[in-house]
Amino acid sequence: MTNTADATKIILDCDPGHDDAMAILLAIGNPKIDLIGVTTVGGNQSLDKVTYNARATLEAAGATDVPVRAGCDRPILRPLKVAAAVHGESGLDGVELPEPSRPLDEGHAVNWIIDTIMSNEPGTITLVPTGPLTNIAMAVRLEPRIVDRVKEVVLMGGGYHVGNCSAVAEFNVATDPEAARIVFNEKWPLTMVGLDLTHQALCTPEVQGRIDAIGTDLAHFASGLMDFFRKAYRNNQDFIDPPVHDPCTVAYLIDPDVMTTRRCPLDVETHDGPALGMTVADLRGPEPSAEECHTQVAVKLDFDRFWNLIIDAIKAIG
Ligand SMILES: [Ca+2]
Repeated sequence: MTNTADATKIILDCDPGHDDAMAILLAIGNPKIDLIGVTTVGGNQSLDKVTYNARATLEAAGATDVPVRAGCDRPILRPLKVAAAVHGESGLDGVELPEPSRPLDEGHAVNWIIDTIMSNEPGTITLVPTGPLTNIAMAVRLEPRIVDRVKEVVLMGGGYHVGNCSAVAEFNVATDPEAARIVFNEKWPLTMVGLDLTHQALCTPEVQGRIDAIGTDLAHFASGLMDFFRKAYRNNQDFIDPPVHDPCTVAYLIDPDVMTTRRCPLDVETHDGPALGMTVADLRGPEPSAEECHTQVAVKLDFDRFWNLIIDAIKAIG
C-alpha cells in the first residue's frame, strides 16, 4: 500500500482483540494512514497473546514491514482481568492465525513510543490507543515532553452514557483507570471515541455480506473474526450484531466527517466503588472552544461512510 504524501503517521497501541485487528487492517489498507508501528499492551488477553495476534494480523495483511513492540503486561496498580468471554482464549478466536514471518521487534514499547515521538518533527505523530492506556501513561510519565510533540491522541475507550464492564465503565478504561486518568489529564488534544459512538459501528449481516463478497483470503479472515465476535456479543452483551469499536479511531483520522464530536472536559473516576473506571464528561452549558478545552467525545457515526472505509481497505490490501 502506497501512502499519500500527507498521510497521518500513527502509532497503534492495541490489545488484539477482534476489533483491534480490524483497526490494523483499516490502517494498513487506507493510503491516508501511515502505520509506523504497532505497540501492544495486556488487556483483552495476556501481553504474549495480544502481541502474537498483532503480528499475525499484520502477516495476514502482508504488512511485514510494520514493526511490533510489546509493552506493559499489566495495569499500573491493578491486576489484569482479560476479556476471554468476548475475545476467546487466544484473544483472537474464530480464525486460523498465520505464523508471523517477522520476529518481534526489540525494545520495550514505552521506550519506542518516546523515542519515536522525540525523534520525529513535532506535531507529526498521532497516538491511537485501542487498549488499556498503561503504555501511554507510562510513556508520558517517563518523558513528559511527548505531550507537546504529539499531534493528537485519538483513543477508543470510555463512554459518557454507558459502560460495558459495569453500568458506567468501559473495558479499556476500567482495566487501568489510573493510566486513563493520567492520559485524559495531559494537555494534548484528545478525542475519546467511546461506547456512545462505537455501539453504532455494528457489523450487520448486510455489512458482513459485503466483506464476504470481496472474496479474498483477507476478507475471509475478517469475516471469521466477525462471526466469532457476533457470537460472543450475543452470548455475553445482549447485542444482536457486534459493535466494532477500535477501527472507529482510525476512520476518524482518515475522514473526520465519519463522526460528529462534542468538545467537553473529561476525567476518570479512579476510586473503588460503583463508578470505578467511569469517564466523566462535563456536557453542561455551551460547547467550549478548542482553546478552552483540549478534550472531545465522539457522538454520532456515519454508518455507511465508516463501513465503506473498512470494506475499501480490505479490498485495497487484496
Ligand atoms: Ca482493543
